[in-house]
Amino acid sequence: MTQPSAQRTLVLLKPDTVRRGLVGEVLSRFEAKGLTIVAMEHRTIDGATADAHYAEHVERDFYPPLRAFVTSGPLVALVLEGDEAVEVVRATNGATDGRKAAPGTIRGDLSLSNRENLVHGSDSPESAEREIGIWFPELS
Ligand code: 3AN
Repeated sequence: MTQPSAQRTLVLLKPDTVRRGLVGEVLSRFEAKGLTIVAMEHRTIDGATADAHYAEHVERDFYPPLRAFVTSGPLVALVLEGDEAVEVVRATNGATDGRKAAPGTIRGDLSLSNRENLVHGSDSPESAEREIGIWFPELS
């Protein structure tokens, strides 16, 4: 049963996760942690959706290649729910740069890149609400 304290967060298994055949591996880590999948969709996004999702980064130098990457093929978007889900997912993902992420985290174990770092997790409850509105408006 859903706990009253349960929190929701938006997670993306980015195109590198799908291309590398790691969807099952990554999903299993979230499931094993105890998080619940409340929505999940395999989808290829256009540039406008990428811009909406990464609104805070669109002016950054690293954004054009990031935009090309996230629109380069199918990804899996999901909403995970659980106690302190935002923080738990970010800890499970590991540091942004896969080369520096701690072993035991998804990025630390499976990524050697700052851009192709497999996963996205909302960085705050406010971001989660905004991002869930973009990806799964029916849940908002
Ligand atoms: P996180 O995904 O760990 O929250 P953010 O929000 O700082 O990281 O960055 C969003 C995404 O932008 C990252 N997941 C990564 O793909 C990309 N990114 C961030 N910083 C860089 C960078 N310096 N060079 C290339 N890509 C970057």
